[in-house]
Amino acid sequence: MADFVNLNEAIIQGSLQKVKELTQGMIDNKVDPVSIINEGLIPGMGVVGTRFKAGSMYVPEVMMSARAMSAGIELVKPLIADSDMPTAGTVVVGTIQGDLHDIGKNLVNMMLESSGFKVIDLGVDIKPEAFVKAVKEHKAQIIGMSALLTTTMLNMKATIEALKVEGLREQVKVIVGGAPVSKEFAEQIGADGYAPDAGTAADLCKRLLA
Ligand code: B12
Repeated sequence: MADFVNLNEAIIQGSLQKVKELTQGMIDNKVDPVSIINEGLIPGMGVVGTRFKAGSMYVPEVMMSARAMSAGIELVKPLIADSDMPTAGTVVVGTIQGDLHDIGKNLVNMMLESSGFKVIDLGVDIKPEAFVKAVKEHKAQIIGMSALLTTTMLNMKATIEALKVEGLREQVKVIVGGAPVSKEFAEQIGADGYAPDAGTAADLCKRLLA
């Protein structure tokens, strides 16, 4: 029986070295690679998300856990055929046009990836047309937009309008977040959802695609 509990714990502790050792040990012992991800890596990150939401874990710790988890995934990935790689859906994520803040967005990406989503990270200062292009190219089910500046947050609305013009609005869910964004603002601009933090963002995506 593989020691998934220890691997979960190593993720929670953010111990990159330990995650690598335990993951490699399981690979050497021929443990099913998909189980290593689903039972060893993802549940540990799930605990991290819950603790982050509750305020008992902080940004640097979450980043360490996410990095440890990515290292584990990298070891397992070559053993899994692309079609078997568990994916909960594709999410295109970016910081809106005029805004260069990306710490929160990157945390959201990490939590989404940890929850099994394929994340297409467009980066910062992303124009509405670039979001639209990425949705088409990657057949994304969700767009996540991040904004930290009150002066440019209306560019989120511009992206939603651009999706409508291209006839894509019905095919893709739009979620928004960032310090100045609220649930009310999300409703005003016609988004499908808002989340105040990265853990909740992952839950929201799961709910929207359920
Ligand atoms: C770090 C920082 C910077 C760094 C950014 C580095 C980087 N790589 O991101 C630097 C120094 C570059 C910077 C620059 C500027 N900044 Co600045 N910055 C900050 C600061 C201190 C922290 C932001 C942060 O990273 N928070 C931590 C993360 C984890 O939190 P978060 O982003 O809110 O993300 C969480 C949630 O919101 C949510 N979330 C985030 N995105 C998304 C997306 C989705 C889809 C979902 C569902 C959820 C979600 O999940 C995240 C994790 O839980 C804030 C102050 C503050 N306390 O917020 C000012 C702040 C945002 N900055 C501000 C300003 C004014 C600027 C500048 C204009 C300063 C200047 N005069 O040059 C420039 C703007 C440059 C530009 N065009 O973007 C103002 C904005 C004021 C306003 N009301 O608009 C703030 C509020 C500071 C202040 N009090 O004045 N900044």
